[in-house]
Amino acid sequence: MGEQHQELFSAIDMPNTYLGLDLSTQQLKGVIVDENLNKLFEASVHFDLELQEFHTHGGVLRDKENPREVTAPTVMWVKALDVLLDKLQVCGADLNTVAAISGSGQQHGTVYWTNGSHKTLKSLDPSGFLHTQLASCFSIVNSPVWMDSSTTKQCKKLEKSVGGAQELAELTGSKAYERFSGPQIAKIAENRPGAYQNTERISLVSSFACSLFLGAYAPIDWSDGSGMNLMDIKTKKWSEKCLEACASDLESRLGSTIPSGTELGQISNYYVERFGFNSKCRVVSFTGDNPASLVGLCLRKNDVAISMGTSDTLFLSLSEPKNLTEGHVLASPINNDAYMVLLCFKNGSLTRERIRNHYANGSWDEFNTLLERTPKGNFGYIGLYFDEQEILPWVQGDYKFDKNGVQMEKFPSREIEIKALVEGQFIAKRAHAEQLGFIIGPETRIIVTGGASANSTLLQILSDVFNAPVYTQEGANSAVLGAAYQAKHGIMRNQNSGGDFFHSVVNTVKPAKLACSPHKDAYETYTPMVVQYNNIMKQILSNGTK
Ligand code: XUL
Repeated sequence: MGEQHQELFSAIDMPNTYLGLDLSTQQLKGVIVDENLNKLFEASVHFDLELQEFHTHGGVLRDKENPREVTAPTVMWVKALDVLLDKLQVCGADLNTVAAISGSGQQHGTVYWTNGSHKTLKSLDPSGFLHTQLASCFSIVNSPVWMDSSTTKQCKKLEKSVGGAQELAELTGSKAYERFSGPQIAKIAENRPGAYQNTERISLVSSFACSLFLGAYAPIDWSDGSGMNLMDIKTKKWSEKCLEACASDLESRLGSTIPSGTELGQISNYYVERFGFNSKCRVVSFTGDNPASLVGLCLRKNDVAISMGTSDTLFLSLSEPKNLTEGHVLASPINNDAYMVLLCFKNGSLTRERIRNHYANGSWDEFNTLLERTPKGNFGYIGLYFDEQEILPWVQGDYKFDKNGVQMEKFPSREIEIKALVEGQFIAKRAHAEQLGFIIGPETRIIVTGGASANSTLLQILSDVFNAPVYTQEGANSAVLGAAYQAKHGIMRNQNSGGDFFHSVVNTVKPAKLACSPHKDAYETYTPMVVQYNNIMKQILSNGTK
């Protein structure tokens, strides 16, 4: 701990704690850890169940006429914070001990602050709720989120403005993706010019949540900023060409970018008076949920992380930016000179739940029993299920094939159906990771996080498909833990007292635990199925979906 900080809290003889938040698709979570990064308290607010007045399903709203348009009520997120902080207090947390706060947010979503909102943010009244005071601060009431896929037109325009998809990928780390913030902002500026004109600041979900704590607009951090199609991935500055292609006067609305994990200042007085935070508590920049997970998992050189939540994501660290045709290169949240690769599969846990409900009476136990009834490779049957417009690859619908690659309407049994779903999801992850040039070698470890990481039957299949050992990190929810670690790392870095991430975090956190190892015949079973997946996908895509 830095001297300045130690003095602050030792004077009142209290241990330092760190608060991490995760504003994800379906809920807001909070965790408080101690100096050794052990979890002390955690709480969550589930949007559909606990904030029913906003009528979300899975935390989002779908436009009736255009189901590709997916948003979330911005004020719901604010109200969730009111509730979460209450809950943390009720479970016994002394918020006066929190030395620093950081957070993570679902990536790509945007928040539109109406003209003059900075004054409201700065002068919050501790006797009132946040959500009532901020209710009229959003010029776009429902924030577009990462599940949106309605901006194909804006994506095409953006790619054209820089000379093509590959050029945009080279410049920003990704070709244009419908859910990325640049195309989302472009659509708002085009379709709702009045609201855009009335917007003084655009935040990402992460910098929005951070702003609530700062009582001022928080800058966008490099790592989450890489998910916008607007930032030059090498210089970490906004690309003028991209900004111009999306909307007029965009730079002033975005503010500046900052390195991830930057200490931004003191907590707003609102939280000191209302929730008993210490007035010296620091706010460290928030980041995207995938970068935060990379922090929470303490990812090493040969590790691949797979997060299984609303979306399934796969990510790994990278020392040099790579020019990818699919997937994304983001600035690393840990090291300002490094990068990470991210692949996002939109149809994750909600699709697994749909198949479980249909074929296993809504029971994970029954689902697992059925999974174990068929051999590895499922007699060659492959199933690919995309309830929502998938990102990688761009397809939608259910696709079922037999071992000869012949498409079928229905599989012969429910155990085959379930195994086809699980193997199909994991085979797709391996296929796309290998397309990036990733080579599974003897040193490879798969580190799993997210809700599904508690299911050992799923983990064994994952281990077999990748032919690599699977590890889990204690605490399963790596994004919120990563946020808490970032809070500690952020202030240590600022005080120059062990700025190295390995010193402040990795050496403190318990190492990941081996969950399972691949079976001997796994490689021979699944390698041909990856080839089969690639062929099937070529066939589906050539039948024309995009
Ligand atoms: C990543 C992505 C999702 C969201 C989910 O690119 O779109 O993983 O971050 O919260």
